[in-house]
Amino acid sequence: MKQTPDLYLDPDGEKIPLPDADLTLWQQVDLGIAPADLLAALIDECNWRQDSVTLFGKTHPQPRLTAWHGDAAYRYSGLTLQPAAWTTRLQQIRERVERLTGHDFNSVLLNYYRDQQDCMGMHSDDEAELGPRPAIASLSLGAERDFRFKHRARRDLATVKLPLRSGSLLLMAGDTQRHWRHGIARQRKPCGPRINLTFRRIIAAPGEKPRA
Ligand SMILES: O=C(O)CCC(=O)C(=O)O
Ligand SMILES: [Mn+2]
Repeated sequence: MKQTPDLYLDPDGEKIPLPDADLTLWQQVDLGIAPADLLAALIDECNWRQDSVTLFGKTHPQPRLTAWHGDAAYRYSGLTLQPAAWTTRLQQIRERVERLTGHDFNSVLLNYYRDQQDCMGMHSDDEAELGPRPAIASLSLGAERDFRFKHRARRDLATVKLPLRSGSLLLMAGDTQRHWRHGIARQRKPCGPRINLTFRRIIAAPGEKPRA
């Protein structure tokens, strides 16, 4: 007998042991669609933009494309991202991510890394509007890339690389953003497209903070 599709393939996820952090990784989430098909649909359907950001007085195009959907505007690096509405597809993914993580989210930032040249500078998601101990759920689709963590204060801790495979979900909670920066480096090894969706909860007045 066919079983009811279950997103709890790995109900508890895997705790990633990093000091001063609270990280849970689900290697493979049941999204109700193959990750490769979801990647292709999102590449096609989203209204991708390449914003420019000003960092240390210089303006650069961001080295990736982005889209912002949800119920609240989001400000960072001098940009105000006005949200597009939830699409049916994004709403369905949000519900699955909420059920799995036990957290509620009211917005999602999508990052589209077209190839190995696209990247995201090291940063913490610690903008005021996310609150002091934000839970951020990060869903990866497409090419596997290393997610890098660097402790903000402890120089004795080396950079940690966590490969994020297609269809995986990483929950960053607790004090993770307070103590760690994270990012995706440009890499030499050629790779195909990757989309990462970070589900967030905007709760407070907007703050502002630079991000490469
Ligand atoms: O692409 C990723 O895995 C990270 C995205 C991220 O850190 C962010 O959107 O703040
Ligand atoms: Mn981030």
